[in-house]
Amino acid sequence: MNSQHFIELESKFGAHNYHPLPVVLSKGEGAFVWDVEGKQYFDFLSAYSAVNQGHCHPKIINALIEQARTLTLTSRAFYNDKLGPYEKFITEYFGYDKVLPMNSGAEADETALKLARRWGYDKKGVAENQAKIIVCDGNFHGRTITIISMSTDPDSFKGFGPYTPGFEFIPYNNIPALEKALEDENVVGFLVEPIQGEAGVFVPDDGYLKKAYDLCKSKNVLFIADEVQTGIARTGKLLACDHEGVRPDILILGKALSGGVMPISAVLADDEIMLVIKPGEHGSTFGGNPLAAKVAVAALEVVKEENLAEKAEYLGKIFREELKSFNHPMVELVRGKGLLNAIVIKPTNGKEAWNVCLKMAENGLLAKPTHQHIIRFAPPLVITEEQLRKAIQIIKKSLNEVLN
Ligand code: IF1
Repeated sequence: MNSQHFIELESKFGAHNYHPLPVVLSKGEGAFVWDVEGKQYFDFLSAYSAVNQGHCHPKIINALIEQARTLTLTSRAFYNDKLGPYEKFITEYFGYDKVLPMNSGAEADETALKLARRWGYDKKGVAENQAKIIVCDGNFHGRTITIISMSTDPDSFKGFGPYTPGFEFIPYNNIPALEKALEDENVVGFLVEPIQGEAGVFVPDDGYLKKAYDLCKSKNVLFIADEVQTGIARTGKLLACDHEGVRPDILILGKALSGGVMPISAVLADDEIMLVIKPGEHGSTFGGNPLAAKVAVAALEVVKEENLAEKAEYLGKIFREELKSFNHPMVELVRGKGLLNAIVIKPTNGKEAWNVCLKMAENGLLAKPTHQHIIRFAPPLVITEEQLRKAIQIIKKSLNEVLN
């Protein structure tokens, strides 16, 4: 069975909500994936940073298999012997009193929004149904109705109304705008990505997060960080907020919390916030299941054991330096932190980011354009320096070839 066969199956029987690169993958290991024809590629997307620990990491897969043979799901109607140890582990790991386990990133974001609203009513004294949450233009937090109600991207929200009220929009990376929005006493939270992923790996100015955090504190507003994509070593620190010494009041994690093995997300906060939600007021069938608990512990252990944050920091500098000094006419800008990077492509001779990605795929490296002219580069953090340098050669070669 060749690639075309599988592409046709998806086209015929699957909803058309994606437009993938025409590559059909069937195997992964570390920083590499293979297609059904057996061709090997560097994976420079890492499933949108879910596979930070590398494809099929043996320690994580062993945890998965062992637990899958023992107990997978009990629901939260009963206790299980893996959840408590996981909760102790992850709260100590990130330094919070409590965790609320969910599955997808979107669910964790929804959980954070509910927590902030309830905290606003119970602790801050906001009048019923008046709570507001400040969000940023260009954000990406997922696909639910409420989350798209906070989106400024028409592809995300258009045609899916009516929308959830209660959000105030401000420009990203703009402290005066935040200061002004915070004047409203009904504001309970400020939800922000430390680096905007979908917006094209948009890195805010140094000091932005710290100033935003301090402003929130001065107005008794919760600073809520969506680290679903930036968290868990991707940007060169355990959390992207660590770059500025900011400890979010509510921390949202997903993706790499499982090393890409299954959907695992989490919301972390201290008692003062987390305990406003009472039994029966929030949850999910799969959240906190023993299989996820075992997998998440293994995935987080790998991050520390293999010094993935330090590796991302070190390798990210090499990546950006190499592509900046390459001075290619199609590369308008190189930006990012750690191993979350992007290049802005200047369309040349009718060739765009999509053409560059097709050429890179041909040459053995997978990456995906975002917003037509931006290519995100986010390899698994287990990539070695030697492998990274090979990958950089493929990127350079592809940029040259696409113009010929
Ligand atoms: C898709 C982007 C990445 C996220 C942040 C929450 C979620 C995401 C900061 C929701 C999800 C994804 C989902 C994926 C594409 C993708 C993405 F290009 F859209 F922006 F990663 F860069 N917060 N990001 O980035 O998590 O519910 O998906 O588990 O195909 O939609 P989820």
